[in-house]
Amino acid sequence: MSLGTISSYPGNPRTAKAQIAAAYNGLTIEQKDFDLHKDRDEAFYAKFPLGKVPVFESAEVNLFESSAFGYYAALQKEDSTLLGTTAAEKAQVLQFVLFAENEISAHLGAWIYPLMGYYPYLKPAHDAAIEKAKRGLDALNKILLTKTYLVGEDVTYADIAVVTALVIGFKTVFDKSIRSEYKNVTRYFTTLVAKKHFKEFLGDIELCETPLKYTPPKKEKKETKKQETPKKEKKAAAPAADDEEPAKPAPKPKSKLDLLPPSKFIMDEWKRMYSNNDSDVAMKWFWEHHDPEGYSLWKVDYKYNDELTLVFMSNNLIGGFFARLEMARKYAFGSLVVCGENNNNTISGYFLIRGQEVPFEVYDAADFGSYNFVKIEPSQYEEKKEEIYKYMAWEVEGFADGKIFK
Ligand SMILES: N[C@@H](CCC(=O)N[C@@H](CS)C(=O)NCC(=O)O)C(=O)O
Repeated sequence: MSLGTISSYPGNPRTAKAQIAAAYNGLTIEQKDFDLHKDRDEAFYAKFPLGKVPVFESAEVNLFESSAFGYYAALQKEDSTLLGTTAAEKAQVLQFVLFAENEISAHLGAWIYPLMGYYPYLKPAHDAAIEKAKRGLDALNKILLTKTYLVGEDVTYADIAVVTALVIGFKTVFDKSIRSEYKNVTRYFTTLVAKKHFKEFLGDIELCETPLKYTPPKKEKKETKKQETPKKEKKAAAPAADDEEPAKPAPKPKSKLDLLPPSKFIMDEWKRMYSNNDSDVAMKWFWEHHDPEGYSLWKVDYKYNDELTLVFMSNNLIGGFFARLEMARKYAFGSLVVCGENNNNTISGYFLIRGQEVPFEVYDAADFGSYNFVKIEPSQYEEKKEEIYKYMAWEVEGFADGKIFK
């Protein structure tokens, strides 16, 4: 019998949590492929305001948080021991579900996603994530010294939660040396993933041979050198390059924008031009090289100006937005400024974006919804040129502070 439907991108181990639990209880769950880039429409947000996947839907209930619908699946059979039999065991199961989320998944994500290019790489934060993940692994290794399963003498939902949380680690960064550091965890993991229901939903797991490593993009290194003497304060803050020894390049997320016809306007060149020249020289270059087919210009206005208070806080808000636009760095350039004074200010500016639409790399940023992006059509360029210049040069009336996305 089918319990309901889970929507997610294929191969998400969080989805497997409920599927494995359901299988142990003799049930199935449908799986619907969900594309985070395309399928998060209004109807989806109406049901799942967090906007993350996987999500579960059934006639009885809609649930987000994979541990919750895994739990729902585990609850479906009266005599099932998946959730423990005594109060003590049930509490231990909950303990390991929370441990899997907070001590394993969260830290493995902060360790691995920057290596995959999904999050920005910041060395101190990355080192801290590895340390925190290892603290969890160390505890687990000790717990598993004398145990085959985490709670009682058979598989429980605790094992399902912990094993599915470990999958990404064993696939991408737990190489031989880490596996030998955490022998009990490795034995436990390989034993569990070989079991029928785990294998059915997790597939054959190939243990990591060569761990993902961070390699600073070459261009970034060069740019950092060139920008050692920025012209103005506003033009500082290129993404930090790291001196770690380069290894295998981290896989980069693919973007539809890479498939657009080539443009004569080279974004990197423009960014260097902007950083190293006065505004009149830079803007002259901009209009000479601008390619309205390959790029679009957008007026950007913060939607909630009446809620802004101190100027520095408004400027921090811009900084927060830009930090979440990391994926768009290759495809966009923008100037957002705060105009006005404390308790009476606005945020506005201009963005130049690859292609003719606001792409996923921009609209996926958490704060995107707080800004209006209005496209400037080529027929409006003449009329808007002066205003665009002022935003780029930070000569807008009432200018108080600003940030450049580059
Ligand atoms: N704790 C949540 C985490 C869900 C989660 O982080 N999902 C990611 C994909 S694995 C997502 O949807 N990210 C899109 C976003 O952050 O907007 C769960 O287990 O369901």
